[in-house]
Amino acid sequence: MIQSFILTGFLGVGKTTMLTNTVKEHFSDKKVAIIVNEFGDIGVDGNILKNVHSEVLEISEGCICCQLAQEFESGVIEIMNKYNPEIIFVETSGASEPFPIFLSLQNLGISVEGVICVVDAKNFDSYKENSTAKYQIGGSNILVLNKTDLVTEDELEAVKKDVIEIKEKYNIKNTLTGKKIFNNYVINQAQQGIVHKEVFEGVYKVDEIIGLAKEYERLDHTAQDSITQKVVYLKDDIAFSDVDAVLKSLPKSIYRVKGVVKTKDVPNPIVINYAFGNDSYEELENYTERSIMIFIGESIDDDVNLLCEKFDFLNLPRFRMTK
Ligand SMILES: Nc1nc2c(ncn2[C@@H]2O[C@H](COP(=O)(O)OP(=O)(O)OP(=O)(O)O)[C@@H](O)[C@H]2O)c(=O)[nH]1
Ligand SMILES: [Mg+2]
Repeated sequence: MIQSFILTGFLGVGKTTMLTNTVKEHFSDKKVAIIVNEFGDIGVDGNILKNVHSEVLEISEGCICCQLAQEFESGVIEIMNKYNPEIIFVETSGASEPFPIFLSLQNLGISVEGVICVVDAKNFDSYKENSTAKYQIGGSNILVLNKTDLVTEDELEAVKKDVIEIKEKYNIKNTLTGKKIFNNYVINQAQQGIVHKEVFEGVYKVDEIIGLAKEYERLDHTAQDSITQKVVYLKDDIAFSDVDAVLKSLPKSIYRVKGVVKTKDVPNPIVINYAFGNDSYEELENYTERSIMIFIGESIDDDVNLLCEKFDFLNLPRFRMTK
């Protein structure tokens, strides 16, 4: 039977980083396939992951836990037929909930070994009130407190306490039996998503679930959430400092930015990764598309328009009017 893990966790917490830095190392003897669903229309994570893993399937432009459930299931079947993997990792978008994906995998006869929720220890206070973030914790059985390099021990303890409280309150239950779906859960710590192999082993395997979990009758949470994204194209040949200037001018509403940008100072295109005030950059070979930045946050339309007015190298996509 094929095994699988689901990686969930809010926007920018370090899911792709975990897949890049840890998974290959621990499963080098297995045929690993990765399915990644991104909140943005353009797959930045897919590009990063393809540098490390050979079999990566991107499902973009929507959320696999609601609008794209069908696409997700066909994607899994496609990857099984083509590649015959022994183990599948699914990175859900930071704005989706893990439980419907769990059910889809189970319906396809795939054993779910664990649902890993990555938590951003540094920025947890900024997003912990978001309802999707709470259901991500409630719907997981392996919790990993990441970005521990950015917090003190006391801060980490405070996050752990909050996470346990949310887990207890939002722990998902079976609608038929009323029992908790995950009897056990563990909390681990990580830096750059690096965890021991034991995190992927042990008692986590979840028995087949019959009946829906409570609260999960409500599908298509994206219709209720105010998290939105906006794609912007950049003029060619900007300076690296221009990118930096944009990231330094972001209003609070925009807490996540991803993109791939060509600059005149660096030979290869650069992957931009910004989450809650922290940024990182990485060169990416083999990217031939236009330079893009994806802004993600709460009700950000006006703020992105203002940024485009301020920086003339940022261009909103132009739509052709059709009658
Ligand atoms: N300092 C620090 N930065 C980290 C750590 N883990 C990840 N990051 C950074 O956090 C940013 C987001 O990481 P990703 O792995 O792309 O996060 P994600 O959860 O996949 O993001 P989405 O798919 O957009 O939801 C990147 O800039 C990473 O380099 C960590 O442990 N410490
Ligand atoms: Mg990611």
